[in-house]
Amino acid sequence: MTPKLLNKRVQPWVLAVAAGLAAAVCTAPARADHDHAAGESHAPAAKATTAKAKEAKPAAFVDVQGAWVRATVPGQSGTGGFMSLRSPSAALQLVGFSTPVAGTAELHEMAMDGSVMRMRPVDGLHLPAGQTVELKPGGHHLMLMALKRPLTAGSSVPLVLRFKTPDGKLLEQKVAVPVRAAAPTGTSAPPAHDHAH
Ligand SMILES: [Cu+2]
Repeated sequence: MTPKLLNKRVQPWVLAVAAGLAAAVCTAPARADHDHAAGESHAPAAKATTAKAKEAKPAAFVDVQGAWVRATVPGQSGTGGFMSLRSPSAALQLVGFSTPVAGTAELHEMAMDGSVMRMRPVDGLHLPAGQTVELKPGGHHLMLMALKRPLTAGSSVPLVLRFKTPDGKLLEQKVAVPVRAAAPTGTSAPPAHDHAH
């Protein structure tokens, strides 16, 4: 896919997001509409609604898998967010994110500084086309700082991920990320020692 085609495809949505963003990030988590109780009487209607919603829903630029944000303990003002990202057909760069629950949101990496593991902000994270890039404890991660409320396991945090195309266009993608006390089972994450700011 050429950058030109990509621009043509995504631009209307990017504009729509820019216009709707301020309102969208202040509302309840996007998952709420999937929580309706199972009532078989309106099954056909639900099906139609789903089809319609699928049509209207903006395309996701990046596949997001296994996303989670680490729950906080009382007094904790910062925490990390983790996920696997895969841009199916175009090289993109993750350049930032925002969330209404944090006053400051940065991309971080962990690196050895002498014999001490430290984290530091990075400008971006490359997502080569078709490759899965992992944000995980001990590696790259989303850093949520100046938290405005405690993050309780079982709740959900709305995030807007920002990506940049090779020719500098900015794309935004919303994700509702579950809050967990620990990494989902099946991931090989080291224990949580990495977010003591
Ligand atoms: Cu960090």
